[in-house]
Amino acid sequence: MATIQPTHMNHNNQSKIALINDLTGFGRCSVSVQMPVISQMGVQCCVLPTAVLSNHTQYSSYHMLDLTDQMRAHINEWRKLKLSFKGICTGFLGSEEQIAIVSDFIDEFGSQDCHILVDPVMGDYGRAYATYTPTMCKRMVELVGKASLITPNLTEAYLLAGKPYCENPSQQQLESMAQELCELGPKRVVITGIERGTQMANVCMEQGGVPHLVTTPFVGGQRTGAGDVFSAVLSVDGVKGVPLEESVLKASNFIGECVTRAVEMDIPSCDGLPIEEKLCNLR
Ligand code: PXL
Repeated sequence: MATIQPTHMNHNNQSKIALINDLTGFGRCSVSVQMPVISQMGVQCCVLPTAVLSNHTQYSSYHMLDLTDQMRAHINEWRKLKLSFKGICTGFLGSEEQIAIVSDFIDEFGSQDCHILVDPVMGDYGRAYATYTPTMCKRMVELVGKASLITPNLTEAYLLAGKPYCENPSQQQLESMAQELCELGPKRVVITGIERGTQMANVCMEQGGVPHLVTTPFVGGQRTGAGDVFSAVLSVDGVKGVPLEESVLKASNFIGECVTRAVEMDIPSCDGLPIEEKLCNLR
């Protein structure tokens, strides 16, 4: 068969999102949940994997193959194919080098009309992940400056702002935090998954606007991969130009539906969200 001549074809007639995250075989997080969400919502998903894991790191044992030294070669092939992306969505980055690769990728592929979502996966429950060094924190602060939208959880919001963690911030504190994060450069900020009694709150802020709290009923506990599902929905909606608060409400309600189903099915929280049961409702 004749060799395909990539330079003679246009591969950009359909909207594409470049998804930069790990591929975890079991535990429903990162690419394993984001790719089906992005596809279901009607956008082509192109994966740049950062690592391959047997299962995620919350289990007591896992196998991981780091792909840092493969990423630039992978990107080079995309360059040869002249791919362009309507969206870039980034997740867990395991080293300074991976942050640098993603930063260069955004500089090259993040055109004016490209929606760049940076999920600054850095920590949880008030603490930075063990792998997260202070220098990585600094590099992440620089990376979020290049984003159209960032989706930190409360822990990550405090890490980015360089402030000590507070478990129960007031609405006023949350709103000024969102404002501070906007000043780091991203056009929009959503501080995600804040438990407030019977409600789950997200603080939304757009540059030049005022912060808004978007709340949905809080069903069940926190689940692995919920943040990844959330960022995938917001990434597609960002590409489509859906208003931020509508998109946050959609993502939160979808996660709520999946959590309810997980409880019905008695699925351990570390096994993530049974998105397969509810994906057909997502658009
Ligand atoms: O969604 C969070 C996540 C993503 N990727 C890996 C993880 C986790 C959470 O533990 O271990 C490999």
